[in-house]
Amino acid sequence: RRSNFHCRAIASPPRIVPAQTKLWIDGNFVDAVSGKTFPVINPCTEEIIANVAEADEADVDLAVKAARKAFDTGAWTKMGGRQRGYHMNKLADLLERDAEEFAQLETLDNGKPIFFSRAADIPLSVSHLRYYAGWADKIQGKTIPTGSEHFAYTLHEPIGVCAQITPWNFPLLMATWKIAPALATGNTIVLKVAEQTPLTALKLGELIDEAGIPPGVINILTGYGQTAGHALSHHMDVDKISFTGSTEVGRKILQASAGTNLKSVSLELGGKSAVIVCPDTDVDQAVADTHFALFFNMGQCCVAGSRLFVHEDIYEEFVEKAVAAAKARTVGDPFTQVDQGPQVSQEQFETISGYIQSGIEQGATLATGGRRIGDKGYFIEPTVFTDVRDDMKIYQEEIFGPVMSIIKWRTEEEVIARANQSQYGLGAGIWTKNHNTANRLARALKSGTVWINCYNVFDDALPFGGYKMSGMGRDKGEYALSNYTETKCVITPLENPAW
Ligand code: TXE
Repeated sequence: RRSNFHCRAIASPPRIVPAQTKLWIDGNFVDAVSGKTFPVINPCTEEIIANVAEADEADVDLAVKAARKAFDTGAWTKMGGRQRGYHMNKLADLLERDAEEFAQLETLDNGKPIFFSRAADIPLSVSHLRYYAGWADKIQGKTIPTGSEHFAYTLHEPIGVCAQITPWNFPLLMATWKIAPALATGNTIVLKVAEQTPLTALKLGELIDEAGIPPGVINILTGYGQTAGHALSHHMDVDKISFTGSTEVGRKILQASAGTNLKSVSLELGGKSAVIVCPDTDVDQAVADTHFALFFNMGQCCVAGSRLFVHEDIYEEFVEKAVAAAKARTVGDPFTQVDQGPQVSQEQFETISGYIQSGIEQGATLATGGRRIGDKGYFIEPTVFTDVRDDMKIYQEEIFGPVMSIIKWRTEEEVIARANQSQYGLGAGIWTKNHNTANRLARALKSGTVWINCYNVFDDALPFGGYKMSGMGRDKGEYALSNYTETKCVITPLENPAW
């Protein structure tokens, strides 16, 4: 069947050619030890953009050694927080200087509309580096009164070599969410980026030297999860691992830590965020906001508002307007002015298509969309299911695509119970004009973030992470600093008679 959605000018020539395809280890761009490379695919055309060095165990080991050396010599740690902050700000300035190139590379690699790369991914990465540059000279412990004649204080020290594994939905932004707090606190880093979208991280490697960050402080690897990621998570000389990705792999990271050196672990995993629209809300506003909550970034957000609970009193009106909003989305070449580009990869495209099929088979009403657009590129029609029930796969599992599921609710007690009946607890949204309702729901929802009458508001200073199987630890804000520091307690007598 042909799609009714208009797909604009696919296969426009890429505007930018990636300059960097090698691994960044110890201050140099190098080939993989094995000499192997892997292809990076343009999700819009399905053509190869570049062949990129494929790191495996040997490269991981070199990168960890470089990070260990940089940590042990104190090249970064002993530089002092103010100086570290200076170099981080410099890195942010350079990223800002090259922002347009980074934005084009991100869109080419990931398929997100260029508007979002320019307005969100790149400037938010710049701002994140600056935010943590500000923290670098403010990492301080406490003096703690004791019950005896002792003086005691704490030091917040860097953990050491930090492994960081990132996903493909916001490639550069997720990398900076990891790098920035680790740098501010004086750690050294081995970053393994997602194999689907390695290009902007490699380009960041070009700026590290220019920013005056010493060799070995940041090492950047491209390669597959089962090889490079596996080696990194099992490495005995990695002190800490931070991961953003699927819950399935998050579990493997935790097991790897448990089976090796008990490296400290922080995880930001999947979600199935409940958004609750109350009957007293402004329906037009709620339709617009919940549309953004689900369809932003082609639905490839861990907080995508993928369980949309709408009160029965406004259900019919809401559904009609939500379907119209989905139908009005423009889909096509992300270098043109569209709302939606392709999904990131063939694999994701197939997974999402499978979920759409299961929704149909399990009896949800397909109100719009559901099909592929065109025959080149991983384009999926903006899709809305209504009459979704709690026992359906599309209700329970993370789809990570442009598929909205609308569910009817009646009483507050019931919707709270249903919203919390999930293995996940990452994001949640509430739309109501009533303060009391908003406050009651916000406290009742088991979720790391609750947005009230807004969604996808991310600020560098605000903590982000999940309850339950959505993860452990928090990215962003002051909270993330504790992921990257050890607390040392120092105790000494106030008066020592021997002296
Ligand atoms: O994720 P993976 P995938 C969810 C989303 C999506 C699903 C699968 O539901 O449909 O995960 O996506 C590395 N040891 N999220 O397969 O595999 C991998 O190389 C160590 C939610 O792409 O978790 C990449 O760098 N590392 C999410 C990173 O893990 C391993 C964002 C993420 O890939 C590894 C992305 C291993 N054994 C997907 N296997 C979010 N929370 O935002 C893979 N990796």
